[in-house]
Amino acid sequence: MVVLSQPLVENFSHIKTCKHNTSTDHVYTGNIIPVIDLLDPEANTLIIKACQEFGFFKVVNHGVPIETITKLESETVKFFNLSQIEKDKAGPANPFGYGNKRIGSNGDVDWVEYLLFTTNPELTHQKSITIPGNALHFWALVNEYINAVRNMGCMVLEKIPEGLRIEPKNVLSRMLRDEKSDSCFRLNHYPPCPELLQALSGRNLIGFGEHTDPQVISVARSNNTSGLQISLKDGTWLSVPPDPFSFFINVGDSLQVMSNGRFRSVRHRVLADSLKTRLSMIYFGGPPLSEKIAPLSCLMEEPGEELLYNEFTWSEYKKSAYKTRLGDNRLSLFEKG
Ligand code: GA4
Repeated sequence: MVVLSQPLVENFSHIKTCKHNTSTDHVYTGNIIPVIDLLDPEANTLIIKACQEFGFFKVVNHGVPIETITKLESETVKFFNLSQIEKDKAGPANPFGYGNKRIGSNGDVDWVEYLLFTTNPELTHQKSITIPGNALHFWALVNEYINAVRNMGCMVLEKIPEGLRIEPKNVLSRMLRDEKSDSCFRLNHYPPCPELLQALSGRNLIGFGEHTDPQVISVARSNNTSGLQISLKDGTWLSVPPDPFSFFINVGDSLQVMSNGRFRSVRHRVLADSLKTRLSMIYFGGPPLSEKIAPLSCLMEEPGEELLYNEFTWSEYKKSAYKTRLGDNRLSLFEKG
């Protein structure tokens, strides 16, 4: 007989949980999530449709070399397999560096450990992140990966004006390509969560709590472990089947504002798996700090439509975002009254 000690349960009491799938949640059964083949001549209109319907889609034939992905993945696995003492040398995440369970600084605690980096050359904190082992090799692989994924993300963003037949083609991608682009990169490691604990609470442990991403787009890749869920327009959760050979794109808050709400910044979350480790790598493509974020008439459904948001700079948005909890609606502050 297994005797459960009270402290075991208490140790996890601060981690969020959610109900097991209910009849109102969609368990993936078919081709619900749009799959965009970047070599398809129709990709531009399909991307626009996916940004409107889901704010989320999968990209195949993306051109990112598999070696670029697997090399970084194996270095990342090595890092997360280090002892806690070694990993802590790269932390705490403030906001960049190694973080364990705490996300942001306002009380969010989930079943994840991570490395978070900025790609913004103006922020120097990162130089102080100590990666144990061959740090130069690690940074080289991170840079190679970010460059490849940023290029692919820009190709995706350039298909939007192409499909809308507007100029310039780089109206969105220029923000990510800008040398001052305030983008970031996250490596998430979700250890298997004790089956016992799930059984005890009868609920799923949350790996990464529900939220929307602040930036323009996010480009995510994960290993073959499930867990990612997106929220549909009706509020139900849809489980996304993993695909380690493809990328998943999220529309972020900034693109929702620039399209005056036409494109959806998708709410998403990750559930912990009781048996398998999940590893994900996410590039968050953001604007330069001084960039003005406002609805652009060329991206709206109806050119003269009522503006839903006041103009703000990316720096203003970030300042307020860091005061919020993960699940908060960060755009409500900028909505027109
Ligand atoms: C959510 C998306 C990205 O992971 C992130 C997160 C950031 C962090 O982990 O430092 C934030 C979160 C994210 C939004 C609100 C604030 C900031 C944690 C948090 C509670 C890197 C980002 O850009 O915004």
